[in-house]
Amino acid sequence: MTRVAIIGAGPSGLAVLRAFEAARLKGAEVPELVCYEKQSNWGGLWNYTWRTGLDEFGEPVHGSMYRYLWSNGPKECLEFADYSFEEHFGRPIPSFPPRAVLHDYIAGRVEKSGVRKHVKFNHAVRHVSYDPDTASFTVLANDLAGDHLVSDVFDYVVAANGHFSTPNVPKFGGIETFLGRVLHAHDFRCADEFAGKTVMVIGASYSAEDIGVQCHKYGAKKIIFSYRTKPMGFQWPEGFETRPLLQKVEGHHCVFKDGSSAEVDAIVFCTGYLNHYPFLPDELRLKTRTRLYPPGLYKGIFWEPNPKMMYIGAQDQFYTFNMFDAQAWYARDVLLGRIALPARDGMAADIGRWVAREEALADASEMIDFQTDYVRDLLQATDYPHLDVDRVAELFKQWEHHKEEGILTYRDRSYPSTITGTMAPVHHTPWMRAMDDSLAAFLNQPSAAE
Ligand code: FAD
Ligand code: NA7
Repeated sequence: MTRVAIIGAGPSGLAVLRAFEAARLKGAEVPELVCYEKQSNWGGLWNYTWRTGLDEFGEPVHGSMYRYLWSNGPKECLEFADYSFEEHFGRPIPSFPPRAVLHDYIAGRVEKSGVRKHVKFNHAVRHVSYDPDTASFTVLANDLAGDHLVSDVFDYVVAANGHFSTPNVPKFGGIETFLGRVLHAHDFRCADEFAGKTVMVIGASYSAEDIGVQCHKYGAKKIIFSYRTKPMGFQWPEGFETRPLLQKVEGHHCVFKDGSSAEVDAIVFCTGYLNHYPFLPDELRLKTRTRLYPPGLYKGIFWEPNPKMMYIGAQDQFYTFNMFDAQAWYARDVLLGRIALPARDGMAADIGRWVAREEALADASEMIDFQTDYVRDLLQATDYPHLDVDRVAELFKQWEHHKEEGILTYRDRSYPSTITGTMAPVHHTPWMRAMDDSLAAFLNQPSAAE
């Protein structure tokens, strides 16, 4: 029987398990699946950990999510087409759920599919090799709880290990003299520790924006954003400042590129992440920065030099859970022989067209359209339930607009589900005043009658 190894049981790996289960339920003969997950539970980044640095087994901690993390995009843009939020929670819920609610949603779908039996938890993949003579992969993993190595042979490998876990940490002159806490967003957990402090946040993307806003919400005195290329451009209220790139640090004193300076208590590097596949040899390894179309991946999935090696979720993301589904359904159908891959030059030409288009993208709106077309391209080839990507794209653009209107209030907005058509209810508490991020607090919505 054909055997498939899946590395990671985050949203991407779980999409693959769900895709095969959906085919099996329709009568298809499906391959044997083994999913290696180094954490003790599934959900990937959504599986919160308080730990930073190394875990209890000495493994690098995967988690980059923090206490008080609420979805930074409307849930209607990531909704699974085969499992709506309404189906999971039994009623409509507001558009920007906290982390625990999204984890519950992701886990609920796969729990119901009965695919847990395919996952080897506490198993960290150490090495993957390919033998052209036998056309097979050998996967070497560490059973962390038992502390021994296990090896197994597969016909296909899917890397679904995420790429927002290995921090990109540049160096700034004099930073070793800094007299406060320095950390990367990967290690940021609890905004409360920065109450009353002046926090410098380096970077101008999602992490900078949200960590800055979190610290403000939980009582920081001042947030100073330091950007490299261009500032975020939101209408920042009192309590926020924007400066060009940090040049030099002397104790608490920080000097910026325009010659201005500031005294800061803490520095948070929100400088992004590295696509890091330490378990893959050169000939199977994707080498890319964070981008919407990593070169080398046909359909954003298949490693062009050896398409039996696949990647799910390796690109930068507007779309998340439903894009991983689109990829997983497509990959599944290739494995089941329902979709034929072109020859290598055909794959290279197709990749070239997408990459050229990606490199010409001018703004967020064009990026949203690009990823919409990418997801559409995958969906039209499979039996994934209907997902109205044009409607999702509209919601993304409204969301961008709402962020411009109010960076502290955009999470108070509601959007309609593209799956059920239901408009999300307004959350019971404006986000800036909602300090409790638990599932119970979030779902404790008064009913319409009350
Ligand atoms: P991950 O969630 O990273 O899961 C990868 C899994 O692989 C993990 O469980 C990990 O333990 C496992 N793994 C890694 N290496 C190995 C190994 N060697 N062996 C075995 N297992 C391994 N997306 C949204 O849609 N909305 C949001 O609000 C949002 N907020 C975010 C906030 C932060 C701080 C970050 C970092 C990301 C956020 N994202 C958000 C994007 C996020 O990337 C996706 O939602 C999603 O988690 C990606 O799923 P994944 O399965 O590809 O990767
Ligand atoms: P991103 O979106 O990859 O952004 C990285 C940011 O870091 C970006 O603004 C970069 O600046 C900045 N950066 C990178 N290197 C440097 C150096 N050397 N100096 C200064 N600034 C630098 O990562 P995020 O962590 O924000 O988001 C990743 C995910 O986490 C995302 O899915 C979110 O939902 C949460 P640039 O603008 O390129 O000059």
